Amino acid sequence: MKTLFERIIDREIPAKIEYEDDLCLAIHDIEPQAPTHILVVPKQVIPRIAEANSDQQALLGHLLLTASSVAEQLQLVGGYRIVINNGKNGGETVPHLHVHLLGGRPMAWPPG
Ligand code: D5M
Repeated sequence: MKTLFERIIDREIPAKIEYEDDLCLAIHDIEPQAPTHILVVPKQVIPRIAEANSDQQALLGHLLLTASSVAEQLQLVGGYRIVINNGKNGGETVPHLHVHLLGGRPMAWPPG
């Protein structure tokens, strides 16, 4: 069965797309936790970061660099936060690895 994000990648579910290339898609989160909340999703399904392997090292780097370039594109000049939730305690709800890019307001630390 396809993951939610595979269905978005395959255009079966609509999403507001900010960026796309051969390896990933960057979409606006449907439940934004900040004025700007983007998800950078690899087209290859990796359930979560704990299940990534060394063959996927370049792809993982690409996701981070994409988040950074989308932040620049969206002019998050005051700064931003990049988050990956892993597993139940990490707050992961969609079992398809994705990088959260949050910006547009000051972020608190420690996170909730
Ligand atoms: O993050 C999963 C994120 O996915 C969460 O912030 C909501 C978001 N989400 C759920 N459904 C959609 C759709 N249809 N479009 C865009 N964003 C969506 P996690 O780290 O797994 O909790």
